[in-house]
Amino acid sequence: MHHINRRSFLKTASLAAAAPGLSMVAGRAYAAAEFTLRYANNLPVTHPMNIRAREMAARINAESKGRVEFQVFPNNQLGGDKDMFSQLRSGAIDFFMLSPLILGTYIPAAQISGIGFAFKDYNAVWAAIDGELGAHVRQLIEEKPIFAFEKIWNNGFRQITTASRPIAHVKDLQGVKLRVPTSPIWTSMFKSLGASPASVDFAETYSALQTHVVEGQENPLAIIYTAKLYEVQKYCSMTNHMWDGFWCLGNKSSFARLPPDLQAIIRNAVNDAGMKERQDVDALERETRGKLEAAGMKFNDVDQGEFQQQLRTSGFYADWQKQFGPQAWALLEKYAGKLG
Ligand code: X2X
Repeated sequence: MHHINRRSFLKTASLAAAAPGLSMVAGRAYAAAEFTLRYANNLPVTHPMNIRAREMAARINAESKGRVEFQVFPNNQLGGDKDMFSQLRSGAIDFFMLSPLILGTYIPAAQISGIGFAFKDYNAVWAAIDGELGAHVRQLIEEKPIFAFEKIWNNGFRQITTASRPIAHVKDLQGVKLRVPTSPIWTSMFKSLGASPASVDFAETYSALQTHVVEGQENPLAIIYTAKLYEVQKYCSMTNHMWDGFWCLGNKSSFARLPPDLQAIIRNAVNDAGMKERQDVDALERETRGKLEAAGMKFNDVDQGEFQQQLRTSGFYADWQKQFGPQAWALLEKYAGKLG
């Protein structure tokens, strides 16, 4: 967070003769922002996350009556996830959207919602993540210099795409070089399924696919579409192998510097935008398969049971049950049903 710096002070001061205490933006007078806040994410500007983020920023700026200037940096403008996450922790970025699974590189127990085939639909997801499972994870995050707003945003149910041949059965994944986000559970899951997972930040994913450094990747349809991954991938296998979201994380000490009224404005705007974005992504997932087919992608459905069975027999569930511990696992199964 940046308080009024020397340059903006001077700019304001030079306008003071015309309009004391005000600066001019596009011909309109605004009080100079007291707090400039930086919010960053890894998704394209056309993804619902960024459409809602722009709305959210405008709302915060308006409700704060110009005291806050809420800046949105989409599409890895400030670096890949690893860089942005370290900037969040240092306070160079105030807010950052991160998958609970990638957060697992820092807080291993935060990945629990990413267990394969845990949630059968969105009702189960929101019950868990707005309920005790999400509360458990947010509490773990709060032990660090960061925090998560109450309402997680939606990434979606993930599907596998490949360049040269479709994935119809588990055997088709054997040895396939598959890009996964950097996260212990992602690597573990795709090793258990027999693939050869490679951790690559989303910022480098399109080019890794384009140059055939990897054969495939997995992401929700809303991302395959808005990040134009269909340009460099041919097949899409509807595995729905896990649900993924984005915590809107904040830097605790920069948030604590804001007065309570501004904190409340931001909290409400972030949570409301997140709730709308959940629905947007759900709707986009339902209408995007046809668009991707029109763009030349070939789709196939799979028997999810076959993939889940492979996770059972490979010991994936048993291993992670041990790592998360009986209490957290019981919370997961409360919403997911018996796993493993
Ligand atoms: O990196 C990915 O694949 C993405 C965009 O889905 C996440 O941020 C987890």
